[in-house]
Amino acid sequence: MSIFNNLPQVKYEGPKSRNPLAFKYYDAERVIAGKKMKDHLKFAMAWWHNLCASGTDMFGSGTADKTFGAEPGTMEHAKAKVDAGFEFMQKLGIEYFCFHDVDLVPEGETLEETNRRLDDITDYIKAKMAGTSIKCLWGTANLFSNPRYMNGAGSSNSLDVYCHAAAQIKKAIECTVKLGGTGYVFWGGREGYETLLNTDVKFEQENIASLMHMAVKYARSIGFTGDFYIEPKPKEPMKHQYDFDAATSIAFLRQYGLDKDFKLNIEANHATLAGHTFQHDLRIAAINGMLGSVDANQGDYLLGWDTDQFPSDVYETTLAMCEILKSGGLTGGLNFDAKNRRPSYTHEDMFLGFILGMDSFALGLIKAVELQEDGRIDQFVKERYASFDSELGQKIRAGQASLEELADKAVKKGSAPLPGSGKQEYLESVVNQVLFG
Ligand code: XUL
Ligand code: CO
Repeated sequence: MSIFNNLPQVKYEGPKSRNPLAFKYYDAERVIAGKKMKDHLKFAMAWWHNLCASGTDMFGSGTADKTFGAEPGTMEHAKAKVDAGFEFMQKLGIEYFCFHDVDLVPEGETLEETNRRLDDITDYIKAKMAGTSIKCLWGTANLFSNPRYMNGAGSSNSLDVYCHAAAQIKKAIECTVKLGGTGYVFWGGREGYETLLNTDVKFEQENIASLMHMAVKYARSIGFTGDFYIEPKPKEPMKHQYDFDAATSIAFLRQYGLDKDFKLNIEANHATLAGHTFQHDLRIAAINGMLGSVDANQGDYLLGWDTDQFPSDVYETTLAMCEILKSGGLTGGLNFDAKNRRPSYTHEDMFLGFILGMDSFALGLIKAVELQEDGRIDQFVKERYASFDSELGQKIRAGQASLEELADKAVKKGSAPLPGSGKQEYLESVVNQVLFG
């Protein structure tokens, strides 16, 4: 039975098309910079936003109908969501999905009951996957919604809550492995604090690290060969979250010896909440060899929270794709951790949201490749540091120079000339020319 029977298979029609249900830029099979577009842009559907969220906010109930013909809270509904999700992905040509344990099934009274339901639904999903090209990108455990996690999971003050989190992680890893997922995410939704007056930060961070070590050990023991990811976010729901941004998360992973098994899942709207650009956090992850996957969305610069909008800003997607291309591409993918605005409540809007996001990243990819081929920006950056090509510069780069040597040179020179112009305005005009010329 079709759920989206009034909605078509979405095809590429090119930039001149006026068909709202067609791609203008995303042409899955087109080869660009040596790879098919669909391999540069491994798009994923987030189960939670697309199949679960109905637009509830703190001022009102949901506007979108996500029942898909079944009673919410039942296993029939869990299966209807699978049916809807697969039809949706197939109609849009999306080959990956991401999930939290509780997105898949309603939680039971006991862990045993929830786990039994997870066994059933993953059997059902696995059967659906057979014969399609749809795969699991990553899985995770929701360790933030249930009241038991009010003080966090790995950072909880309660040993019972900590163990419950361990049980959920264990099962979510098993489900991820069963579905062939290539990644496992830790988003520290409530791993942080509301006030330092009641918080032992060192104790909590050590406990989070121990939980991650146990997760890695268990996952490897059952054959998981993929990457673990931390997904940084500075705040919301907590006032302060420990995985503040890429730099903080990398320092944590290195401090606790987790950096061999973990990379980062960088989310655009989380980077901007941390006071960075999306490009910044991608760059910091990439130069540290830690750029694994991306939660593709965008925030609203006038709002101080995570609005999880579908990406539409091609300037941003272009700069993001520049970083991703430079880093050699993602081992993970581009997961649309994005939701329709509350007034965009129809099934057609679900399609239009993904078309916008996929086209925005496809155009970003096309423009990033054009910027690379244009070469002026890369050339400018290279020349900007050209003074270090000298013999002394090379000695400094190799870590073989001494402070005395540099001081001698400076004294002989008398005064340092001004460094070359940064030429920001020129570089911005090059970006505009490539984008709109
Ligand atoms: C919340 C968020 C999560 C993670 C997975 O801001 O981004 O949905 O992506 O737990
Ligand atoms: Co996310």
